[in-house]
Amino acid sequence: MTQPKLTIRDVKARAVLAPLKQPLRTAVGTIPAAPLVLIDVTTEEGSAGHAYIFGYTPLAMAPLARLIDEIAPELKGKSVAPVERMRDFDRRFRLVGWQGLIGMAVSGLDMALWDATARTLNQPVVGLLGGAPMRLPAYDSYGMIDPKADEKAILHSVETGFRAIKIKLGEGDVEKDVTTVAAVRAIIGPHVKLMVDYNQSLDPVEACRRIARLAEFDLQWVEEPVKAEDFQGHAQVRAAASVPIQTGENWWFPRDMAKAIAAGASDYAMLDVMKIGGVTGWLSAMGQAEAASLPVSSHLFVEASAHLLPATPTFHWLEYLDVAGAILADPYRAVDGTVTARGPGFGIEWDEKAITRFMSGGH
Ligand code: SMN
Ligand code: MG
Repeated sequence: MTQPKLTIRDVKARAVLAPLKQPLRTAVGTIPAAPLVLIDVTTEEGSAGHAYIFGYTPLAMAPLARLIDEIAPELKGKSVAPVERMRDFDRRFRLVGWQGLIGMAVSGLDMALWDATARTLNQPVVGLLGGAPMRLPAYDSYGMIDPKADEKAILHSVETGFRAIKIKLGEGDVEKDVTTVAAVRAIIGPHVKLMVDYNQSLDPVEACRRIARLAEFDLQWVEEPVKAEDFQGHAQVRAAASVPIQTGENWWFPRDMAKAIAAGASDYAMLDVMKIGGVTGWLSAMGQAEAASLPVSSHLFVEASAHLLPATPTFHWLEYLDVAGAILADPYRAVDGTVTARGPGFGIEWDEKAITRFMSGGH
């Protein structure tokens, strides 16, 4: 399959605050709606590429859209070739560094360029990567839950086929964590897997203490127990824990992953396609994961992750947490606890009426 000759004509960014089914509560803050920036690339040959990035806070939306607007003129007339453009981005942002908003914008552009390439060939992105759409095991990802108020929803997840559930912990003391996990384990039974996510809210000593108290509940993993950039702290917790440690959603580009692996920070790798460097960054990261025998799960970005995981040698779990469904014409759905990629491209089409409704700040 040869790379089609494609030339970038224009790049557009739109900030959209998309409703979520329910606010996403974490130990370190709540996300009431999804602060998205939609990216549309058009080419001289008449094709187009679409992607979105997740800003985490509405404060980031306008700056991200503006960043993409500022980068766009430098892309016009260049070839769509994502790997070449990533090489340019590496040099262009070498001095400023690409941790943060610049990296998020770069990754979003990378995703849109891969989408344009795949669409031109009428292929799913996974096909360009040498893989094929497959029914990927997905876990239903919750925020902080109230076992009583959320019992019905959790049971519905299991009844509709999810074989794994993730909840967030860390908002209260260890007793609250133990009570919550015991209640959820009772709801889902012994055969559905249970993951917990502390969202960086503990210090290493407290994390070791809490994980020891949760050991009886047969957890699949404990995620980001300490600050994401504290690789030594993660390694310290991992050495003491009887439960696998998961981290990686906040690894900035493949080089950050290499540092985490060198520190022995994690038993698993959770790649976030926006922070790891788009599709191009993911390809580099998945090679590192294979070499280090790290099972790879995805973070957010259900659609792109459904294309990347089948091409990932050590693929593990897909996180099913739909942040963009409200502005997609046909959101990805989990079927019997699995998610399958579709094309062309990432298989996403905007719902323009919904976007108009939720557009933010006229951007
Ligand atoms: C998470 C954090 C912030 C926004 C969305 C999701 C969480 C996860 O860490 O792993 O789902
Ligand atoms: Mg997480």
